Amino acid sequence: KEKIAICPGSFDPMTLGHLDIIRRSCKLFDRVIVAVLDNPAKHTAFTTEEREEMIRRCTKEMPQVEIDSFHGLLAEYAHQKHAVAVVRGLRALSDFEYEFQMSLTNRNLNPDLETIFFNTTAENMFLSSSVVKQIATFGGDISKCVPQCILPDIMDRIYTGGN
Ligand code: COD
Repeated sequence: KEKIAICPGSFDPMTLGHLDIIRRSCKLFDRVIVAVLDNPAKHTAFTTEEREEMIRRCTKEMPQVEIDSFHGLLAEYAHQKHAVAVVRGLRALSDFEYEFQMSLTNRNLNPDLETIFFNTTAENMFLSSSVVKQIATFGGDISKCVPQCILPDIMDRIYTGGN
C-alpha cells in the first residue's frame, strides 16, 4: 500500500529549510503532500494560492510531491488523505516545545497518525520565513535562504525600497 506523508505549514514564503524537509520526505514515502494552512484570520504576506503556486514551482522536479491547502484540523485532514505520517522539521531546542505539544495533540485526535521529525541542516539552522521577510524588507540578500525561482516574487512583494 502506498505510504503517504503530509508536510504541513504556513510556507509564507517557502524557504530552503522547507525544501530540504520535503526532499528528505520523498526518500521515505511514496507520496508527499505539501499542505498549506489556509487561515483567513492570520495575516500572511502571500495568499494561500500564491504560496501553493510558489511551492509547486520549486518542487516541479519531484514527481512524488503534491501541493494542496487545508483548513481546520491537521489530524482530520491527514485522515481524509489516508496519510500515515506528518513530517516536521526541527531547528533549535526552541522548536521542541511547540512541536511536542502539536504531535501529542494530533495523536489524541488521530491515534493512527505518526509525527516524524527531521533535524535541520547546519546551514538552515536559523532560517525561517520570518527571517526571510525581515531581510527582504530592507533589501538584504536572501539568495542563500530561498529557492532561486521564487526570489523575485519575494522581493517584489516585500522589499519596501529601504523605508
Ligand atoms: N529547517 C528545517 N525545517 C524547517 C525550517 C528550517 N530552517 N524552517 C521551517 N521548517 C519546517 C518547520 O519545522 C515545519 O515542520 C515546516 O517546515 C513548516 O514550517 P512553517 O513555519 O511554514 O509552518 P508552521 O509551523 O507555521 O505550521 C503550523 C501548522 C500549520 C502545521 C499548524 O499550525 C497546524 O497544524 N494548524 C492547523 C490546526 C491544528 O490542527 N491544530 C492542532 C495541532 S496544534
